[in-house]
Order: sequence, then C-alpha cells, then structure tokens
Amino acid sequence: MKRREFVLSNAAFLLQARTIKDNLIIRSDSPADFETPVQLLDKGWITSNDAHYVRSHLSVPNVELNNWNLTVEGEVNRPLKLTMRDIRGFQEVTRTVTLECSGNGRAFADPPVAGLQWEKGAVGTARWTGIPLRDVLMKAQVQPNAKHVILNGADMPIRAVPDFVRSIPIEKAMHPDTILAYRMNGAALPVLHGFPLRLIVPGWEAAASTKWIVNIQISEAEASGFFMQTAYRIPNRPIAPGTLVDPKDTIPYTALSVKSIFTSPLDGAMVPMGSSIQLRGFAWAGEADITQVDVSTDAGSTWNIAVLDNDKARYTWRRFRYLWKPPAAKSFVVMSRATDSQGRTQPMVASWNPSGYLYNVADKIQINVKG
Ligand SMILES: Nc1nc2c(c(=O)[nH]1)N[C@H]1C(S)=C(S)[C@@H](COP(=O)(O)O)O[C@H]1N2
Ligand SMILES: [Mo]
Repeated sequence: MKRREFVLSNAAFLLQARTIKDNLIIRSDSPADFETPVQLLDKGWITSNDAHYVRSHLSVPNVELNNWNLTVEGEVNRPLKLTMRDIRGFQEVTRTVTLECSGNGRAFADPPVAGLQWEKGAVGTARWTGIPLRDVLMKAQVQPNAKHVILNGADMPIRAVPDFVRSIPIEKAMHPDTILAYRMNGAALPVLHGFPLRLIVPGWEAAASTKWIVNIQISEAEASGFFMQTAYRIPNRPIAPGTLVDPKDTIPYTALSVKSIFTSPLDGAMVPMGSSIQLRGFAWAGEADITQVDVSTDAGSTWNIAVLDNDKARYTWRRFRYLWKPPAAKSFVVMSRATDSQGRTQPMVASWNPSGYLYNVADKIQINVKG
C-alpha cells in the first residue's frame, strides 16, 4: 500500500475543497452542498473529482488515517477492528457508478418544498475502487438473523442536526457490487467525498452511500433515528400535491428512478438559424438499464429516438445525442424522455411528495433560434 497518498495535510484538504467549490454551484457553504453545473457534466461520461456534486448534512470530518479504524459489530460471530492496511488486504474491485441525490430536481417541485434547492446537477458518475462490503461481512461471520447493515461515518451531529446513521438491507449489503471505496477515478478518495473510506451502493439514491465510514453494525432492525425513519422516505401510495404524509405511511427510497437531463445546449441558449445542432445529455435508471431516449423539439407533440453512446456500465448513465436542424427562427421547447429495461418511462407530470424526492419528469429546455 502506498502510504503517502493517504497522508493529507490540512493545506492539501483546503486546496482540494477550494478547487471543488470554484467549479460548483454552492447550495450551502456549511455543511458542504455543491451542485455540478450541467456544462461540467457535459464534459464526459465520467465526472471528474473536482466536478462531482457534494452532499453533506454535517461538518466534513478531517480524518487522520493513523487514528482511523473501521469497526464491525452486532450480529456477527467475529467483531472486527480494521486498519486501512487490513482493508487493502482484501480483493480490490472497481465499479463505475452514477450517484444521484434523492433531492436532485427538488427546485422544480410544484408546490415548492423545503430543503436544498437542487436543480439538475446533484448527479455524477465516477469509477470507485475498493473492496466488496460482502468480503468484510463474510470475515466477520454475519449471523443468520441479520437483516440490516447499519453504517455510521465520522461526521458528528451539530446543533439541531442528528448523526447521519442509515442502514441497507442485508441482501443489498451482500451484493458483490456494493463496495467500500478508497479511490475515486483512480485518485485517493477526496475528503469531501468520504476520505478515507465510503460505501457505494450502486443504483440506489446516494444517501445510502455513507461517507467517512467508521462503524458497521449488523442488526435485525433498520437503523433508528431521523435519517432512516423520517428522511429519505417516500409515500407508499400516490398523494395529492401539497398533502402532509405521516412517516408511518412512507417507505425508504432505495433504487433510483428512470431519468434524463440535457447537458447541451444550455436552457435558454441562442442558436443561429440554418445550422444543425447536437442536443445531448445523460439518462440513467438506477439498477435498470436505459433502453431508449426520445427527444422532442415541439414541446412533446412528436418524439424522435436519440442515439445512445457506447460508454456504459451496469449502474451508470448513458449519453444520448440527437442532431437537429431548427426549421424556423423562433423559440423551441425541447424535451428528453428516457425508458428503461424495467419498462419504466419518465412521466410528463411530477408525482409530488413532501420532500421533493425522485423528481424525474421528462426534461425540458428552451432553445431560441435566431434568423
Ligand atoms: N457520513 C455521511 N455520508 C453521506 C452523507 C452525509 O451527510 N454523511 N450524505 C449522503 C448523501 S444525502 C448523498 S447524496 C451522498 C453524496 O455523495 P457525494 O458528496 O460524494 O456526492 O453522500 C451520502 N453519504
Ligand atoms: Mo442525497
């Protein structure tokens, strides 16, 4: 193991954080909540480390690797206390995963909902390298009554905000693609993204992917507390916009929905008449695959099949492209609508929920063609 890559000085951390902040839209300065502008997502299938969105509920912990351990306890025969050297001793794997915050698109909720007003860019795709969570659980010898894996990071409760403790069901935890990652796009995991170790739960809304992980508790029950029992839950049935929902009528939000966004041109772009322009963006569907993306240049009256790029992995977005020659010098409403391997298609109207989770209405941008 190369020790140096894990020795991050305070100065290095501040520099890393500053570069990231310069690139991104600051939804909240503290805690660190930064959104990626779509023109940065447009740069490629992989989102670079200093362009990937950041979502944190609490202060970012600056973990000293020398004092760092991952403890595994609860319903296991062999509780573990692992160092980073121990972690590096397991079989290394890399998974390319699109992470999306469940609140992405919340800004478009109608009626409006409280919370960070994410627009389109609380989403990104990275190559995560680490070890399967499964291998650690096997080593600890999980007992047969185990149903949930509760994860806790080094971030601490502040003022009114409780500790960020969440759980995933044992089946997802034991899936070989669920990993404890220590690298992001080949580099040491950036502090804002969970240094030195984070969970990646592919295909699921990203709140499942615990950052700065220090403790794993194997349990018969789901995690208790606000971030599992109140937040990240959706109504268990359709509700009328603006309705209050009792937490007991909700279920945890797990796998992501089918969704697409335009990354070029930008909403409101001015383009000259007479030339062709490429309309492009990304489409993703959590644990499912994108099978088709349709683009409309007439506000949804007629649809055309977009071309999908070859870059893909099991849990990633795919880029779509559609070449279009505007037929007139006027404003056009251009839309994208993705369909996935589970037969799901993006809705044209949002199904409202009180927290504005899983907003996935067909995307819409305006393009102004100048004669
Ligand atoms: N420990 C810890 N893990 C966390 C969070 C947090 O606040 N604390 N935020 C979660 C949420 S809501 C999201 S969307 C993702 C964001 O990961 P990123 O910042 O690497 O994009 O981290 C998740 N993991
Ligand atoms: Mo999130």
